[in-house]
Amino acid sequence: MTEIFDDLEGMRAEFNDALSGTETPEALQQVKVLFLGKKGKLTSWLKNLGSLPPEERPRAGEAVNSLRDDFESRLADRRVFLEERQSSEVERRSGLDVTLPARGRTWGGIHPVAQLMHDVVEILAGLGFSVALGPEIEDDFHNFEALNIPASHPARDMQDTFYFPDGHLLRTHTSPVQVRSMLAHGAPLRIACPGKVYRKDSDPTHSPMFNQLEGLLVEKDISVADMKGCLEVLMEGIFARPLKARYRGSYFPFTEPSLELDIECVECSGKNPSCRICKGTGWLEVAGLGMVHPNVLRSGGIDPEVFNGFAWGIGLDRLAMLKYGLTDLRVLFDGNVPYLLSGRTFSC
Ligand code: 2U9
Repeated sequence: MTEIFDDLEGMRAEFNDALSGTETPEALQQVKVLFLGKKGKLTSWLKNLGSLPPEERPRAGEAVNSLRDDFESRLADRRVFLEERQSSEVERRSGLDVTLPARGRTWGGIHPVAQLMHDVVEILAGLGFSVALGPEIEDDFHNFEALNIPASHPARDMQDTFYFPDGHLLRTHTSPVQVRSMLAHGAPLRIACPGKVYRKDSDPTHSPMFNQLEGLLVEKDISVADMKGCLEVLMEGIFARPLKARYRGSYFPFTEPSLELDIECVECSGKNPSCRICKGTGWLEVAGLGMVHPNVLRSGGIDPEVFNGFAWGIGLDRLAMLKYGLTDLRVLFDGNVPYLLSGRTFSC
């Protein structure tokens, strides 16, 4: 009987040697076949059990079975060890560093125009303005008539305005919101009107839908100086630094006098003759503005003999491009998220 156990111990030593020499899953498979395969060493040994005297068979069988269990579990452990070693070797060779921190979640962000709209409203709130909103589908009176835009005015041209068959239209500016506010609340009034407007225009620098921020202040004894001060505080707030301003005479049917506001180029401050932003002029056109026309105040139910005021209009999309250094207007509208989020931090 002791011979049997000596034989089994000999086989264990042999198995240990063979197992520790394996370096690949394939070599491990060969060891498995050598000892546990159909014609393997331990399997043949099991078959020989029958030739032992009957009283020795149970103990010998037990010993063989326990050795087989031991072989199997040692083979499984070695397989795990070899596989792990192999995959870390692959990672090392491929330059994959599994200890690097995970890439993390991709967060959405606030659209540049929405961010700017928010910032502008915040700055204007500091000057006593509240936000007023209105419908995007308007009628002729609020979009044109009340704004001193006569029936013959080119702004009413079918080429500029989207009309519905019933005579309604998509507002071409947010000015009808100011008309509605004057009629609803009267003077004094300080309102900021952000929103989408529509014009039949589509090329690399014009979108048929764009965002405006208009403002209206109606009080007593308001001067052009008040208007300039307000717009300059607004621009300084938007670009977070004082900027030189210049005004050019202009014409709008709803204001008299009418002006256009240029600010110093935010890219080159007029120092680069080949600046791609200001085209070497040193100035950027950012707003139209003027003292509200008496006819417009009257249409809004306000007596122009008592009250006067100023109004302005800003194209927010172009301003967002200037602020965030974007070069193509269309990225603001086509949902290119990586481009929209590039290099900006958001706050709200
Ligand atoms: C009322 C009275 C006056 C709004 C004004 C402008 C000048 C103007 C343009 C800027 C760039 C439109 O987006 S843009 O193309 N706007 O130049 N808008 S004054 O004047 C008003 C509005 C409402 C009752």
